[in-house]
Amino acid sequence: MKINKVQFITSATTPNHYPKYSIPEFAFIGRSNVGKSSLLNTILGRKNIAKTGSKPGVTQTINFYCINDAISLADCPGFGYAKIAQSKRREFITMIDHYINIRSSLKLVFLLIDIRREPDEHEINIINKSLNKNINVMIVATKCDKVSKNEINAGVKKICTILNLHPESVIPSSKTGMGKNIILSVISEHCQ
Ligand SMILES: Nc1nc2c(ncn2[C@@H]2O[C@H](COP(=O)(O)OP(=O)(O)OP(=O)(O)O)[C@@H](O)[C@H]2O)c(=O)[nH]1
Ligand SMILES: [Mg+2]
Repeated sequence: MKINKVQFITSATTPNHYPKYSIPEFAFIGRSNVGKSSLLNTILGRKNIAKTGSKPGVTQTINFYCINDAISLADCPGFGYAKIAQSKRREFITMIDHYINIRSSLKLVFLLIDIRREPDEHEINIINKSLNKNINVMIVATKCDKVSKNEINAGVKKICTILNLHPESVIPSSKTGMGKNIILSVISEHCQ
């Protein structure tokens, strides 16, 4: 897929703020600091269209971007980071739950997991919520530039075992561009 046009559309905390369009949408969900906004920048080929930062809790709203006037991407707040206040963590989880539940144009969730971490109940909860709504989930294993090739393979295997998934459901990625083309082809396939 060639990206000719990229637009930031809007930020939303509640469903009445979601964009009114119904073009196919793809969401980027995962723990705080896992690299959702960085991955979006990599995919869109724009350095800073989505704000990133070294501290967790940078993205606090669902931010919508449009590619080629035809595809929508949603960058979500992160969940599960102990250093973020409990009330904020709850607010972000509610925001994401509502979004998955009511966004009828949502085609697929990219669930990001740091290659060095083990998925836990937070990730399982997102997978179950999505599958309940017949929304596909692909795992994106992030920050693969921080580990060796062997560690990438071991990390993918571990994620698959814990989540009971086929290895093809996991895309190794990093902000250097690894995984970008696979993610773009998954998006294209789901727009057919
Ligand atoms: N080495 C490396 N660092 C990364 C990668 N992706 C993200 N980071 C770094 O991880 C930190 C968090 O990245 P973000 O993209 O802001 O993470 P996020 O998931 O959007 O975080 P929240 O918005 O807080 O939920 C930043 O310092 C990024 O530079 C990667 O692939 N490799
Ligand atoms: Mg972010």
